Amino acid sequence: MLSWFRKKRPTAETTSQTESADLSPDQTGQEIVTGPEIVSETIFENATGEISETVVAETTDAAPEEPPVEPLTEPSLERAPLFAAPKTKPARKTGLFSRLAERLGRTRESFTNQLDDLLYGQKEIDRELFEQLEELLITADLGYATTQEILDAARQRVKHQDTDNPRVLRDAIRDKMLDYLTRAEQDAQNADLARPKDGPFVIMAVGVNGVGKTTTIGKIAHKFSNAGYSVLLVAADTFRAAAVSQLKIWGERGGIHVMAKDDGSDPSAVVFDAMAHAVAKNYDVVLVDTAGRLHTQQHLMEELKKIKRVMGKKMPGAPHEVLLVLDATTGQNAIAQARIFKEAVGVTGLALTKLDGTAKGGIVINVSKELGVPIRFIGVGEQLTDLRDFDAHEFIGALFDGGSGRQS
Ligand SMILES: Nc1nc2c(ncn2[C@@H]2O[C@H](COP(=O)(O)OP(=O)(O)OP(=O)(O)O)[C@@H](O)[C@H]2O)c(=O)[nH]1
Ligand SMILES: [Mg+2]
Repeated sequence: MLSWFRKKRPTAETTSQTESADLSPDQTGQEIVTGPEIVSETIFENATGEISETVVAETTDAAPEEPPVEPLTEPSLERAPLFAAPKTKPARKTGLFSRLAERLGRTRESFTNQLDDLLYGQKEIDRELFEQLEELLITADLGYATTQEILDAARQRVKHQDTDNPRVLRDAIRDKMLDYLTRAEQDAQNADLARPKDGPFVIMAVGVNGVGKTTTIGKIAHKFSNAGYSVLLVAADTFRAAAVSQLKIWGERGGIHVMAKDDGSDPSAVVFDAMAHAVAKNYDVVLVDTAGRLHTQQHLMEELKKIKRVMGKKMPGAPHEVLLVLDATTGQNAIAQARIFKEAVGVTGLALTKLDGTAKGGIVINVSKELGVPIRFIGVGEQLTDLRDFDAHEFIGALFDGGSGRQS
């Protein structure tokens, strides 16, 4: 799990501070004061007996255009690749793979099954077959350019192997798709991304309205929390009335701390306070949920840039991951969205949601190829466990074979 995230760096300092934050006498429900920005912290136990904390920050007047920058020393950075792919070949996890295959059922039905029907019914490779393949790939949302490249690779394979067996085409298409996905992972390894040696790892989720940002952030919070990290959720969506409570529900489900201000506050101010709080309390991971915005709304994109700037001023290097959440059911428009978000805020990772609800799962391959940005997560349902760490072999395996995708 979370193979792209380097392992925890426990220090005596971290342990003692985290413990004192979680296990202080304040468990009794007493109100505590933690600093100038925080008015109160209500601490409660959830159903599983874990201690949880909802931090309600004071609603200040309108935030300054650019909150003052406190002198901070630049944290030393680990230059080792953050998002390294697993070095060893993972064991086959047949149950999990078939579950993914089931969740990708709509794409499998309309793409893989059709592909098989087409190829198994053919005796030889001819022009008409290539035309049918082209239609199939485009229908699965692979996009025109990607489709042409895949077909070229298939033609070359046929030529190279000097065969007339249409089943060779299946392998060629499958391999080319896998190649796109693994290449994006490789690009990320070479990118200058680093987890800070000291201080929290900050992820900011961005994307258009309703794509699944809050849900995804909530699910990621649980992943980190279950892996033993201390997590702070930050509700920087102050635009939509229900956004804060939606995030709090996710937080409460797993005893995860949520920091929020009143609706209508400046999101940059929320983030500014949250960064200070996260550093003071020594959180391992900070997850920032932002308001949905159309990539075409210039002023809202500017607001997003400002949130990012403020974050970086308070905590140099943050955010360490700008996670663009894309709704897989939106098809080719997702690519246009991704390009503009990437240009505006430097997207470093992708989460593709609602793959369970689309027959056009080819978008995963196309978006990864067009953007050169790796996919970190895929959403295959609305439940907590329905967010999966993305693994290119696993995805292609589930799509084509209902298995692991590794031809061993
Ligand atoms: N089927 C399915 N539904 C999902 C998935 N991810 C999110 N959703 C649903 O999508 C809807 C919108 O999710 P939100 O997390 O509120 O989306 P958002 O991007 O935060 O929305 P805004 O903040 O309004 O921009 C909710 O009903 C989620 O349950 C997924 O992987 N599969
Ligand atoms: Mg939201």
